[in-house]
Amino acid sequence: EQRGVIFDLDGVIVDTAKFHFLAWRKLANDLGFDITLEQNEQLKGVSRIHSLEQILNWGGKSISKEEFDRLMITKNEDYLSRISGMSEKDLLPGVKKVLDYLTENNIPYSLGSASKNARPILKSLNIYDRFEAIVDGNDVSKAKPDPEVFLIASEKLKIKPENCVVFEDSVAGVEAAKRANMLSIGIGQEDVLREADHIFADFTQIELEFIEKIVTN
Ligand code: B16
Ligand code: MG
Repeated sequence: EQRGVIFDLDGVIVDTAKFHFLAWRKLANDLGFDITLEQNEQLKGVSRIHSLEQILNWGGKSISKEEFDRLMITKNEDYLSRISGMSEKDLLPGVKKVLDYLTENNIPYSLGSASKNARPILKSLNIYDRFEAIVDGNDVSKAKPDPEVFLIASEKLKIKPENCVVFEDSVAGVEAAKRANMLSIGIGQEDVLREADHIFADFTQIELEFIEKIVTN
């Protein structure tokens, strides 16, 4: 049976995760507290709205709806200015090789990201047209760890969930992949992503033989 691949964006295809962190940290600092890298692991793959709720909770702040909406806009503007000028050279090492392999072997792939900025980011990386489908934060009603984003991607690829492979850097995303009944490949630290079926530090650690094995029967 045909297999398909679903890629998370931030932290898998491109290292925007650090810019999300810097923007959230600045927001917290402006409110008079700090967030740690460890706390940031819990924000990866989490939607913008839930991230802000979580951060305010850590800082013990309660604010009005208007202030909340204003902070969401400020954070996104700060984030976008940090990633402006991104180009093909910002693709994470080893990613291109895997995309090329999949394209050459007619294995369809989709994006499955929580980000509402995913489409313009893929365009600036010059890989937008290569995806068979794109599912992002604009397309879902339930955020990771809910499996919705990956299930929509599997539908768009017309490939059964059990035949989909997900690449994820976040705890929430690995859980979402598991709940979608998909094979999960964690990209990052072993102690953080231990629920994943396979874990690699980054794409340079993945041999094409491994990719071949997981996308064929
Ligand atoms: P935005 P992913 C997620 O993207 C990020 O990991 C997470 O840090 C971010 O808050 C979320 O997207 C929403 O992003 O503010 O751009 O809509 O990892 O699922 O590709
Ligand atoms: Mg991610």
